[in-house]
Amino acid sequence: MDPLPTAHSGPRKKRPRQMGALMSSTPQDVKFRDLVLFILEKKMGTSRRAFLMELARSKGFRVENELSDSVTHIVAENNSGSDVLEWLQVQNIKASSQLEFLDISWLVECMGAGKPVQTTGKHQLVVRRDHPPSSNPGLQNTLPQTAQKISQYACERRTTLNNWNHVFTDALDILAENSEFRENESCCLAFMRASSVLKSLPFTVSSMKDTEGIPCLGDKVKCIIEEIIEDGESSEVKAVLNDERYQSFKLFTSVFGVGLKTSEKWFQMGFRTLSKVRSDKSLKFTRMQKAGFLYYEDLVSSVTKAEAEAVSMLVKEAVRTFLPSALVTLTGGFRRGKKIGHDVDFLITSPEVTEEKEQQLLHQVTNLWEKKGLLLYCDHVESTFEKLKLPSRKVDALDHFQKCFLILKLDHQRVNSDQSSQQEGKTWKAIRVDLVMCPYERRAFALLGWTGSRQFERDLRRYATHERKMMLDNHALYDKAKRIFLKAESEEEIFAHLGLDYIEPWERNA
Ligand code: DCT
Ligand code: MG
Repeated sequence: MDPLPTAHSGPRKKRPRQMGALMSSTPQDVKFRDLVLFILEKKMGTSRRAFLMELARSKGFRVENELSDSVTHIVAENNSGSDVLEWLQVQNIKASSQLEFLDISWLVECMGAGKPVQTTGKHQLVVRRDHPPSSNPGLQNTLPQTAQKISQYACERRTTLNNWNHVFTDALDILAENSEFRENESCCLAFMRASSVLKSLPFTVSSMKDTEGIPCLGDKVKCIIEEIIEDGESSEVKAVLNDERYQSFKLFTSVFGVGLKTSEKWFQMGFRTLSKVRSDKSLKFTRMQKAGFLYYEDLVSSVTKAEAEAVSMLVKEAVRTFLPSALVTLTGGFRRGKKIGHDVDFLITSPEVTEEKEQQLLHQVTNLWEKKGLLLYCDHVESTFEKLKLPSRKVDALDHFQKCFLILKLDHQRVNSDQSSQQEGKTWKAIRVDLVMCPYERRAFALLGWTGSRQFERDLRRYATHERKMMLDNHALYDKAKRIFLKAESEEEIFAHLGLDYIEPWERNA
């Protein structure tokens, strides 16, 4: 990204008076390091801005005096998203595609909570379709206002974390989840595809006219969008949120090791709370579920980026003890730039390793952690990988690589971050970690598959099958017409084989 020119936050003559209040936070004051705020003075006024900046800093937020590359959230009052964009354009500032534009109500909620609260649609400032962020380099390729057609495939769209349509996608994600709980696959897929395409738009849908020409929006989805535009909410979503089955499934599946089948069983048996499930003597729990209950509080609280980085150090240290040439790559949501996740995913490979050594590595690593008392749960899955097997036809098929699903004990001391997620008296947090080991020549396919998002992967495979007569999965790419496997050393080569423009990991948040 281009370096930002210095932005002036207000009239110069007012500056000296405000200097005391506008001093930047010193690093030790900052509790929440993943967020860097900038509060817009326009329509807010100098003194209110200074007051809010000081208040936020006193609560441990990092607030910048001036807009810089490091800013992640712009907070404004009485401005629309388009107003903020216009302001940025007048200042000749290029907004990064991950910059969030938020209403003051978000900051007020954060101040009340004493920590960052999740940003949702109601906090988000609206950018009009006739005013897309043209100065935004990360979004230019998705601009729809000209002849450029929006693809029905997520792998032909760039989807950053900067979602201008939270208010709709939050609703559609809830409806998709409810359909999944009711095992209504086609409905679930329709809601997921609609949500995914809206996440890729560089503007906020503010009238039904804006939905013209956008694929994957069926009549039902359009009705929901229309209702949200008109009433600010969807009655169907409201009903789902109040639905007993939805609430119970949501609760039960939040336990590690509990899927749809178990949730259905517990629901049919009349259970509605976790405490009742836990204390019931007649129920048998799997080892995974027992761990899920034991570490429930830690596992439901999201993993932060700082924690993921600490786990990354831990994994690299352990893996290299046994295999110095090993390559360890952080995959999953964190590779896509997400600031939180439900687990931390790693891909491990090495250019020089015997099959025997490769098979042993994950076991050696978990044995080491066990000895150190860091292993809270461990489930090894051995490899069933076969070199000549054709890629799977199913878009959601599991891969055949050797892997282990873990819960690690992460010492707070190892985390270079705030105190926010730490409980009084407890010195560690239980973290879900997935390790995947793959043969060196398959690393590009494994990396592409394990980076996600799930919707992006589904659409890549669908695209390969329907548009290219090829088969793609986490192990290989097969050309059906030529009857050959296509080799790849990097993700870029896989996109090239498929005839697709390269999409960066942070643009795969479909
Ligand atoms: N994946 C896969 N095969 C599996 C499980 C996952 O190919 N059996 C892929 C899809 C996404 C990626 O790996 C990571 O999976 P998750 O951790 O479930 O998703 P995430 O995007 O990392 O989300 P979160 O932030 O919640 O962890
Ligand atoms: Mg993950």
